[in-house]
Amino acid sequence: MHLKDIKAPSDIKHLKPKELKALACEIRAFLAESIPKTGGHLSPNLGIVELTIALHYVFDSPKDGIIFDVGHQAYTHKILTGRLNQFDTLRQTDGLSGYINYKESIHDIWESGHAGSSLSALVGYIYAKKLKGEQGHGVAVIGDASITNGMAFEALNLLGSERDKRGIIILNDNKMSISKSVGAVSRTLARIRSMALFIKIKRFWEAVLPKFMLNFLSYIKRGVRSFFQTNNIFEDLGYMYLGPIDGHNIKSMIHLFERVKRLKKSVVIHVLTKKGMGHKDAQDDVIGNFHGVSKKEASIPGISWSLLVAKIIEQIQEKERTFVVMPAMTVGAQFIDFVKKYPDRFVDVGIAEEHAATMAASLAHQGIKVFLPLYSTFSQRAFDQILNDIARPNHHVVIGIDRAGIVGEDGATHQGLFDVSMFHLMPNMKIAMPYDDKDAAGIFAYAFFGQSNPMAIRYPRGKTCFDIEQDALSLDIIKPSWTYLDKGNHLAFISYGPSLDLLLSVKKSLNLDCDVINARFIKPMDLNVLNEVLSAGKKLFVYEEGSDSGSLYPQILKHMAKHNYKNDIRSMSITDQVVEHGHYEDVLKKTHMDQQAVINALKGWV
Ligand SMILES: Cc1ncc(C[n+]2csc(CCOP(=O)(O)OP(=O)(O)O)c2C)c(N)n1
Repeated sequence: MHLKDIKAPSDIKHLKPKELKALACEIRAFLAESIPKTGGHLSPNLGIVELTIALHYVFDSPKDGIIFDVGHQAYTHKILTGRLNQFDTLRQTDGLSGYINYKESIHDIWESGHAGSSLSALVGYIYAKKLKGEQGHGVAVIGDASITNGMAFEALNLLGSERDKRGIIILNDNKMSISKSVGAVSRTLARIRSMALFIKIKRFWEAVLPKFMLNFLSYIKRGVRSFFQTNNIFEDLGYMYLGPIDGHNIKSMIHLFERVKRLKKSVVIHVLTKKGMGHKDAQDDVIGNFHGVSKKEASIPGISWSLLVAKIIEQIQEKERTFVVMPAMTVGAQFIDFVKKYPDRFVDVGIAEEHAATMAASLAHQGIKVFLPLYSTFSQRAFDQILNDIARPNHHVVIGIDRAGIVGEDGATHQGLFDVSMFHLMPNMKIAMPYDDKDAAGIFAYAFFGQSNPMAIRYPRGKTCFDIEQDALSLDIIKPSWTYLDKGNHLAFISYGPSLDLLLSVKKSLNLDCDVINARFIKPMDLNVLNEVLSAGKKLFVYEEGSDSGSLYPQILKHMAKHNYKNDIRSMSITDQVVEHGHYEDVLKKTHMDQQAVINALKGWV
């Protein structure tokens, strides 16, 4: 059978074990060749090929629902559900999403992009099946790092106590998050994995004993098992625990899944896989460099904003000891060097943004200077903790908001469009976004040494023109102030971050007589500069790459209303819409935020 002939999971159901094995080889070779061309999640997908085949072989999707946690590892699922011929468009504008996507397939039954939600989705799914009186199994595939998430445990807590509902949880244990999995749950899984002898004995009995004996033994299994090993966390929570099982052996997975279909009790099947399987470099990668790979493009000079911020935090750390609380993004946030240099000044708390925020608040309450780096999209998880534990009591936590703005290829679940709205409503919270590296160093210096409020500093996904070999960073404090990048008479462009380059370019192309104002402090605003512009009677054009709820534009409007300024004002933002994946420039265009859209908006007005 050729890959291209697979239009639906039913197409693989007649295959023999040997053919399924060959299919896995073919899929793996295809993924290894295809993903580097488009960019995408390489290692997680190479690791889960056989597991996905076995699931689709045994379960009957979409009658049986297969839910993938995060959804970054679902490429084989996409292939088996007829999307192979779209892989050259993966993560490209209007192309295949890098995650599960409702619009793409009836087999995509849970969209997330954020880790830890699959088990709640599973519980909702099986409740709904029951309410609707529908037949079908519910299966959730969750990684060993994602299952440590608080949300996952909230769902485990409920499902484990449900006597009349049955969920099938596949724990895809590859010992890795993006880098190494961390924490006590991870250690527990390692201990379970190490019970190899017990598992071999168990497998032997499973192979030789008739079913009624196995059923009988399952009653006394707990006692038998405790003779061999200490408690199993899942069994203690009320689940039947099966495994660990080799996640690259399709035949034994099929055998086990078939049996699980007949069980009445919720079950956790512990499947051991190798992240990056079949790809030498990805397999040996313990850092996480192959978790996601970028497509090869002409190299843009400079360094990523994440690396710039990591370097600034290093310098801040050298000046005065700080502590970094990192929720699972050490690689993406470019903190590998920092950890090597200051291992006792850093903790990776795993995929646990809520915990990270409250822990940071508590550290700050004890007088420790804390840096809490969060991707904009994942900071949403910790809304309550940031509001109630950090902002309300006014704790001095500096929050780095990475990937702020349009993120491009990761798409709708990862856009950084809501953090300004979210932070703006929080009492005591300050918000800033640097235009360049000098702004960044000065604003961070202010956040750590020039004030003691909670402060969110945003920075985008792209690169900044900073030469890490040549340029030096100066920690001279920048107080909350705006600056003029360019001056004029009739109009003021106001924005923050790298969007200012777009406005500078519009000014140049239209030869406008206008100010370009770097509103690097979003909250509080620089009222000196704002009043200066307003009292000069200038028109104002506010451009924000994000939602305008509670952002700079409504703040300016409020200020104008309060002080009776009647200036003509317009704005552009990405408000009240879902922004899909695509190349950054294409997404700007689609959201009517590109240079041409600004020019059109100004026509007849200036
Ligand atoms: C709430 C949240 N925080 C962080 C991330 C970023 N992230 C994506 S995948 C991943 C690691 C997932 O590891 P695991 O669950 O073990 O699955 P694997 O990739 O190893 O298959 C992380 C941290 C995310 N998607 N959601």
